[in-house]
Amino acid sequence: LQMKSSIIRSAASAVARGNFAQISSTHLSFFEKTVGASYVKTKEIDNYTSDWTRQMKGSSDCVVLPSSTEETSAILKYCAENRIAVVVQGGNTGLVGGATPIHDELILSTSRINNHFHLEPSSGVLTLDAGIILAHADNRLTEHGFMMPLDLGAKGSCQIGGCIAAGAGGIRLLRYGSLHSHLLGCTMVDGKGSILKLGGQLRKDNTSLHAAHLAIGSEGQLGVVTSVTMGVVPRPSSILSAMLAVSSYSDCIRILSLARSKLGEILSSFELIDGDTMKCVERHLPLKNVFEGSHNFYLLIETHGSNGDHDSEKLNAFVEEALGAELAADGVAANSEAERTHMWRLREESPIAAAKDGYIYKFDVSLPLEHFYRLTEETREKLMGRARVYCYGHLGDGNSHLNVTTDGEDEELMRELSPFVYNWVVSHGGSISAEHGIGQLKRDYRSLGKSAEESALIRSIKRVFDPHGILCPYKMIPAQE
Ligand code: 2HG
Ligand code: ZN
Repeated sequence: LQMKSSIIRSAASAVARGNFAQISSTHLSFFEKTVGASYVKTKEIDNYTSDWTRQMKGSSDCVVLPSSTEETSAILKYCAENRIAVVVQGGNTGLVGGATPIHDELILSTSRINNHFHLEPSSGVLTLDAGIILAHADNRLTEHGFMMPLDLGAKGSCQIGGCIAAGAGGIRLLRYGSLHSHLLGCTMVDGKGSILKLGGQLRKDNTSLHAAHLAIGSEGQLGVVTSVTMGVVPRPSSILSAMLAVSSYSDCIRILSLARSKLGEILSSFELIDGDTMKCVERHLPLKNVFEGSHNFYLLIETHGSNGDHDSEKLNAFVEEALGAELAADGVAANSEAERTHMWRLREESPIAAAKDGYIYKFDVSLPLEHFYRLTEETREKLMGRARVYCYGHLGDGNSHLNVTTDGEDEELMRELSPFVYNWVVSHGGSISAEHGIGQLKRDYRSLGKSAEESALIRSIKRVFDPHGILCPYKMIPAQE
């Protein structure tokens, strides 16, 4: 997928290059000696210098692929001594350019750190190398009756280390909680090359600060996560999905309350697709809405449980009540795995449909539920006739993916839109990044809604982990301010 985007750009002009060394042949020889010549790439590295959407384009002279914590440590120690800036990259599926270099940073890819995988079946504690792909880890857990607690559209490519560094959310967070609920420990190589073993393997350990949790959402700016220890969850034997068509946003919220009370412990996902997004999906993808006619909102609800009869009884009763109380205009439960997959494709491919719709301006915001959809409506009012506005997302988590598209590049709209959306979000008690992070896309807005004290504390933490500021410069945590 390639996005036609007005934000296709090198950010190099927006931020000055730091005082870092340029990669020389001496440096390359050291990297080759450390990881092996075939794992130091200097040519045909476009897949590393751009993000997967080709929305972000940076440059770099070299990609290094260490295969272990020790090799990573040797590389980072050398980079610290020689003041070489580094950008850390996992599966390269991020949406804010956090893993894309800007000037000429060395790209350190964790893809080869993918050997170790150990599950302790009695406790459900999994230790795995950071480069293991999320879907692969999930598949390997199946035979033991476990499941990864997080699931996201990028599961086939994203790596677990990258998920931690990005603070990934996804479609099951409503049920299983964020990565903070699961991460028990990690190995991280800091910006001096020191190997830090943080946390441990215990589900409960209140003996110190929970230092491993600093890795969550750190976007590679504190260190390179090379190994992760986390709790995994029992794989549900019954997974059911249903969709509801709804006329008003206030009814969507009432249905969320109903789902919480009627489905209780089995409610696992509560996703929203607005009417314009559904039309966009049908326009650009070979997918058909599950409902006849068009509606203003669609909700996709999933349950995870251990007793199919019990779960479907609950789900049917919930759908009937939503229809009976006229909260929903129509409702359908998936009767087969194919129908369930179809429902999820409508939601998970919404970003792809939006990307095909034109030049795209993407947002990922958290809002209190009473303001969640008002942002979409006000953005639509503001841009009337100038752009198309789509909203889909994780309604159960208050996470809206607002996407705006235009036919042609519109510099003026771009200048107006981000400040409008971000100021609106912050003034309504929201966050400018719910689950995608700051990276380079939102760096100019990174201090919005943050107190000066918190920003200063974060900068001092950064200096402890990375005193020379070599790790992912020009991104979320500024070097100096
Ligand atoms: C999703 O929930 C992802 O589908 C991507 O977080 C959202 O690209 C997007 O707008
Ligand atoms: Zn999302």
